Amino acid sequence: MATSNTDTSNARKKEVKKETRLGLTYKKDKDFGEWYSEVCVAGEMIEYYDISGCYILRPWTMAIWETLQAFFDAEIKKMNVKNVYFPLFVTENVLQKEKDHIEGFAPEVAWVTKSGQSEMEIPIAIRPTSETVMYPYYSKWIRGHRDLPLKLNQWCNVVRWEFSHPTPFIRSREFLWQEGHTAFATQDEADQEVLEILELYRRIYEEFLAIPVIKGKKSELEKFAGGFYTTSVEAFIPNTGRGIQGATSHCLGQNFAKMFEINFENEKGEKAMVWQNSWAYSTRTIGVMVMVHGDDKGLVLPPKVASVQVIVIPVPYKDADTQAIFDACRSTVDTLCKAGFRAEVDLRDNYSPGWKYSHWEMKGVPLRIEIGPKDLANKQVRVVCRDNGAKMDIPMHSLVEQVKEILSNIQESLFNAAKQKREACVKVINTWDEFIAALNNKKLILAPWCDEEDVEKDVKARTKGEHGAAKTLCTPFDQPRLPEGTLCFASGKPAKKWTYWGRSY
Ligand code: 87F
Repeated sequence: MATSNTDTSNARKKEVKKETRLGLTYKKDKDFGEWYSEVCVAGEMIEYYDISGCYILRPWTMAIWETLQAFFDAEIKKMNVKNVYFPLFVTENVLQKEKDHIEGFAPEVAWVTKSGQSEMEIPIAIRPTSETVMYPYYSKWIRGHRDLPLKLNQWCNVVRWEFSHPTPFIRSREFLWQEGHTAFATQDEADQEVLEILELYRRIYEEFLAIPVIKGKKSELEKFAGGFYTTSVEAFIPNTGRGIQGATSHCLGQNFAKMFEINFENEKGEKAMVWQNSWAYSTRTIGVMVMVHGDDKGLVLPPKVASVQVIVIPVPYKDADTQAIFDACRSTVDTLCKAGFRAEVDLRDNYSPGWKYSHWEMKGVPLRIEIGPKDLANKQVRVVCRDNGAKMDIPMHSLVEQVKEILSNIQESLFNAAKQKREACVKVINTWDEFIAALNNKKLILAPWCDEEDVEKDVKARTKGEHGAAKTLCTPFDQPRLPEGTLCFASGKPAKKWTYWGRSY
């Protein structure tokens, strides 16, 4: 088949582009789904694997995960939570103990049925979550009130064999998380811990990932079925108009204590059941960060979690003293690292400065420092901010102070920009027609609701379509005033509360 000259030259152009990995093919506002996958791979966070729904987490990802982990781990240790590690496998017998609520989850459980060529005598499941793995031992370890509270946490992987569309970080068949499982003598202590943990989750999103979240309570339909009540932090993705559950902190009540006979002798010498909580956040946090902050040039990493906060790039012109420029770059990095920043220099001689700019923009490094002959002569460096492209020349002698200030400004302005975008999507509604209009406009809907399960089911049924049904995201703890006589937008009955609704991940 004949190809025209322009066709061949276009194809060649594309190939070069691919080879050098410069630039994204997709635009965030136009093809969000494709943009997201592309940015995860091109930013070197994720590599696709040959099993659908499983992804390789590259160093650029793991460094972020470790930062979040270091924060959370230290905080829960202050709360006297201890780390443990329970096995990956669970027998059918034990898994079924939780059958009331496991029923709905059963299709997602992955099983090992063979070893080598022989069928296993008893197939074993891979944990989708560890209640059934852990709670038999809580029953054994808790005897008297002096054994309480028992507060354990594990950092591990879990497997849920999802059949809906897999998405890196957001919906993967294996993911990393922490799962905390605690037992108390009283409901009061359990209630208090639920909120303490939820506050840590808020801080992960808002202080580290620069993503605003809403703290609230899940509806009866959306809560963890095995529990008493569920609280969550909810984020929002403006581009798709979808809410996303960021992390959950459950009070399990005494449901599992009943099932697993987790009893203790209280101070009066009577037999009592423990009150339990469980709570988790996962690598999904990182996906939300990519979705919220990324742009058409690639990732945008908040300085607090970026594994490289400052990338230094030499800009040697033809006749310039390359060695002196390289030395200045090295010493700049040295100064920054000694001051506690995560800085690196890109001295590779097989790439141009322009190529390096694009490369580190793609990877989302918050701040770029360029050093050329003119900067050297003026004892200054050129800095460029990843988030808004702002450029400044800063004198070498005030490098540390200024970098500190700029990074902290970037952190703050990423959060403010994300919050502003989210606020622009919030729509307060009162009627069904307003609800449907807002839903079609990709809004995060705040609506007065009667809080009846059948009404939520009805809303789900009435909004079913190719984009998925609307559901409740949470009832925010921070409730606006509900004027007397306000009616539920869906049922027309008296409203009991303001609740966030929308499509969700
Ligand atoms: C999938 C398969 C089997 C979610 C599942 O949220 C069981 C489950 O129990 C399952 N997917 N869940 C709910 C998990 C509840 C709870 N577990 C501890 C948490 C926090 C950490």
